[in-house]
Amino acid sequence: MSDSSFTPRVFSGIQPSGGLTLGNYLGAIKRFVSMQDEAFETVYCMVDLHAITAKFLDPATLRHNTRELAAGFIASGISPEKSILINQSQVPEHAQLAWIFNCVARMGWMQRMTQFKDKAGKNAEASSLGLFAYPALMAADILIYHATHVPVGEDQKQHLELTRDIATKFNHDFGVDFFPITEPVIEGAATRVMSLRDGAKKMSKSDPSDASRINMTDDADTIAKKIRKAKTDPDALPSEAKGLEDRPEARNLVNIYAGLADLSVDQVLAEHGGAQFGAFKPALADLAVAKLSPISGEMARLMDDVTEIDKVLARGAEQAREITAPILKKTYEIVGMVGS
Ligand code: AQP
Repeated sequence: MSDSSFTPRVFSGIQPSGGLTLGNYLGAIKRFVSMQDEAFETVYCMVDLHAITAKFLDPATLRHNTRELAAGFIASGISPEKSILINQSQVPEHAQLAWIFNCVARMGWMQRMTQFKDKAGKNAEASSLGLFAYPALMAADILIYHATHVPVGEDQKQHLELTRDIATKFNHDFGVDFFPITEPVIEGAATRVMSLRDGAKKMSKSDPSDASRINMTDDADTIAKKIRKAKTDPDALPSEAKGLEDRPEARNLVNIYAGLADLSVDQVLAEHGGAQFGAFKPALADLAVAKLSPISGEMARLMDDVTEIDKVLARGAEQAREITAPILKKTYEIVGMVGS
């Protein structure tokens, strides 16, 4: 935290650009849940405005994904009584602050963002302006709450650094100490879960290959089958983490096991070192099914009647705006907008 005058507050979000993956769960949601019980106010968001930056989804699909993501949050243990749960577009101050931040961020900063380069690929010219500006909207998502801490997976580290740069520049240019310098919280054995088909690629909800990921809605058979077919090498597991260094696929499966079991990699290897994948994969599949089935069951129950989810999000938006409206008003005042 940059200043003790800021309320310890956590903000984080996930895009409803597809179904939730095990990567989202281990890299982000598990930490969202535990932070609710620490000394923080917590705000968790379905970032639907971000989900249209790569491409517009079919409107019914976007609505479904957004509600299913909210169901995933709740089923994983995020309590609407302890946390504010919102859908980004229902809290307009996110997009309003993003415009100010578009005018703070420099083109050179944005051009260095590796996620844009990865997502735009060779076709940067045809990408949307929204995809390029994505990190400035993300900075606004965080700073419109004066959030002090952001739990994220490893892949978001650079965007968090940009958020800090935007806050620093705004504070400096206007001679204020208005925005906190937010701390990323990147913790756990599985902060970067890799594709089951390619140990060099992040597990991603928009990967064209469904076999590359475990979806939080996959049933037990599908989970077991995907793990059985996961790419590995022919060697047995080592007995120490060092032995995984040049074995990305093996390391990924061990990290997933550690993340699901709340163990360190060394603890997993103390138990499974020397095992062949023929034995380790079924143990991992059993663990994954035991941990994920109750969540997918509860998600299905919540999705049966979405009125409850919609109520949670409407209430969350009201609670959120009590925080965001005064912060936007003050920002406009600092910048010099008449009427604020
Ligand atoms: N593979 C991963 N390992 C660890 N953490 C991950 N996260 C995502 N994938 C992994 C974390 O989940 C949070 C939400 O991410 P997001 O959905 O907003 O965006 P993303 O990182 O771009 O996730 P995807 O699944 O790859 O989405 P698409 O395919 O739409 O781009 C973040 O905290 C992220 O670190």
